[in-house]
Parts: sequence; C-alpha cells; structure tokens
Amino acid sequence: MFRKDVDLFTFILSSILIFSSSGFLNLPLNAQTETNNISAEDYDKIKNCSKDLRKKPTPVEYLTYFNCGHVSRDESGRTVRQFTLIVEENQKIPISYEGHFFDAWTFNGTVPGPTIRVTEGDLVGIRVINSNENEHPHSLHMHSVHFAKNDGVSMGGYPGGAISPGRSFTYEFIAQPYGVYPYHCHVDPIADHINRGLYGMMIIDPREPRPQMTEMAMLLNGYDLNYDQEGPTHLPPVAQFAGSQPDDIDANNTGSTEEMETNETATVANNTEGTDSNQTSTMANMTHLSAPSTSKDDGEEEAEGEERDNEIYTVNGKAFEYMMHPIVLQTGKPYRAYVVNMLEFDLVNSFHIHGAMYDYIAAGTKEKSDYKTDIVTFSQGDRGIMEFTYDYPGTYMFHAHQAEFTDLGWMGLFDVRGNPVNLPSFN
Ligand SMILES: [Cu+2]
Repeated sequence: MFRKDVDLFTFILSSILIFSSSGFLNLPLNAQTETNNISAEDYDKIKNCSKDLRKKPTPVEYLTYFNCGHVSRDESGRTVRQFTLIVEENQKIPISYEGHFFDAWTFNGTVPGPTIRVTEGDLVGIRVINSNENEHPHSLHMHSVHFAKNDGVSMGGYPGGAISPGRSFTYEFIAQPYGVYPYHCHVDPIADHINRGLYGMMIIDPREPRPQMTEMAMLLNGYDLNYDQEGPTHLPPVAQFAGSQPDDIDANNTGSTEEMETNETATVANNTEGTDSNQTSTMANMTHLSAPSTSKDDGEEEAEGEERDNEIYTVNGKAFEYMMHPIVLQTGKPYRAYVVNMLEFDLVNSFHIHGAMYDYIAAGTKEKSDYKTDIVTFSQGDRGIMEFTYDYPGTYMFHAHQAEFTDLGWMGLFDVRGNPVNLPSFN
C-alpha cells in the first residue's frame, strides 16, 4: 500500500513536471517577447512598408511597394492591420510597350493588386468594396488559415462569398502561418474573375524577422485578350457541388427537392432566376451522368469545348517591363524576391535567372532554404521566396523557361554593378 502510494506520488510529480515543461515550451507569447524585441513600427521600416496606402504603383514601383495597412492595437496589445480593397470593373490598363491595353477588373486600380504585408499573429481586416458602378459580384479569397466565413467563397452561403455591386464586406483573420500567398476573387467563373485582374500577393512575415536584405515582389501573370469570344461565361450552379459535395448531387438527382435546392444554390452563387434552373439542373445531371468525378474546370471545358490562351505574359503586370527598366543590383549583396504565380489557362510557369543561383523557400513557410537552384516551376497559385547574390557584374536575364512566355513578355534584366566578389581560384 505504502509502496503504491510512493508510486502514485512519483507518477503525479512526474506528470506535473511533464505538464510544466510542455506548458513552458508551448508558450509562444512568452517566447515571442523574449526573442522578438523589435517593435511593429521598427519591423515595418525594415519591411519597407509604404506610407502611401492609396498609391497605385506602376509596374516598376510594384516591385518594392509593400502595403502594410493602417496600423493600430487592440486592448490586448495585438497589432491590428486594416486594409481597403476597392473593386472596379471597366479599367483600361496598359500591359505592353506596343499599345496593348487590358479591359481589366482591379483591386485598387492596378493589376496585380497591391502587395499586402502583415506579421504572423496580427489581427488583419481587409474591407473589400464592390463599386456601385460594377455589374458583377466579387469576393476576396486569401490563401492561409482562417474561418470559413472569411474564405471568400459562396459555397457555404457566407455573405463574404459574393459581394454585390455597391456593397462591402470585411474579411478578418489572425495572420498565420508565415509565408507568401496569393489572394484573388473567388466568384464563378473563377478563371474569368482571375484573368480579368482580381489578384495580388500577401506576405505574412515571421515574428522574428528574416535576415535583412533588399526585397522585391514579383507576381507572374498573363492576359487572355480575346476573353469576350472565348471561355465560360456561366457555370451551372449545381455543377459546383458535383466537384466538392458528391453526396449532395446524388441526393439532388434522386429526390423531388431537386428544383428547390437548385434555385437556392443559384440564388446564392450566381443570381440565376428560376426560369434558368431547369436548364442548369439538366446540365448538372448530364455532367454527373457522363463523368461522375467531373471537377469544375472539366465542366467548363466540356461545356465550351474550347481552349483559352494568353497572348501576353508578364512579371508585375506589363510585358517586358524590366527589359525597359532593368533592375539594378550590387555585387555581393543579398536580395530576396517574393514570387507568386497567378497565370491562368497555362498550367505551368517558371522562373529562371542567369549568372547566379538562388536559395528557394517553397511557399515561404520556412526560414531556411529548401534547395539551391536557378529554375523553379510553378503550377497555378504556386509561390515561394528566392534569395540570391550576384558575384560578377554585368547584365543578366531572368525569365520563364518556356520560350513562348519569354517571347510574349515574361523576361527581364538584372543590371548588376560593382566589383567581382568571390572570384574562384583554380591554382
Ligand atoms: Cu470577381
């Protein structure tokens, strides 16, 4: 009995010790205070945050334009960052030096939209205003971790899933985890809302700053200039559910509630009137019967039987921008590029630099590089961080490694100045 009590005592004591130590290890706030002794204001200076939150950066300025929002603190001392994104349709954006203009939909007047920059743990509010003059609903879907109601998708009937013209919605979330992310409108047909220009980059910085170096944002995109003639203009509402909720579509097909549910879905997702619902449910049934596992994209392609193409490819919105304005670098200095691929219609894009290698951090979710390379291939929405240093002066190209993209605008130059460093010795 006594022996058992001792055992019990030992067990309780060790449990307390384990609990205490694990509790200590799991105190990120304490750890943050100890290691991160930099104020939000000083950190924002290091980040090169712009003081002009209303700026419409040119493609050259876009490279170093970081919008860190209107900064305040809540009662607990947490940093709060508020952003406003205004969606405007009918924008004419110059996208080449040969007179091409794009009939764009924009966040704050530019394609891509502003680079949103926050720190992990910040409370972020992004108010999206869909201008009165617009004809379409829009939303904001930012990648990263957040509640469904702030996901910018109409699937669950959330008000932030489709903001009508003249209305606004504020998306709120605690920024996590650190990394580099795309944001974009998620209203159907998504390919069109993206191709029209409603996208941008969001950087969530780690609480502990990365090693300090000159930073730039590079967003890869393309333009389908004859969008009026091509591609989907309307996605059958029920087909949306075929991709994500197969059980629901089965129920619709067998039950007598089919019409009602179709109408509900149509109202939320696409504002389709009742008279259209017969057509759409028929289309959905056909899709379902012919290809049970049909995804939304497959459905679009089948419905139209066409291919969509980009005629112009760019980094930061304008073809050959950094051929016309080479980016000046210094030998021996480290640089960091945040790269996001928002190219629609082409399944892959890539980023190749000449004359140097870069450390690559996939999705930016680690502090250390995953590997060293001079080319990374991106699928749609893919992104990462590149860190590099040039040893030798000279003019070096950077470009997609797909020759077609290069020829159609996705090419730029680094103008590297200074004395050679790290010259190898072969003796
Ligand atoms: Cu949209």
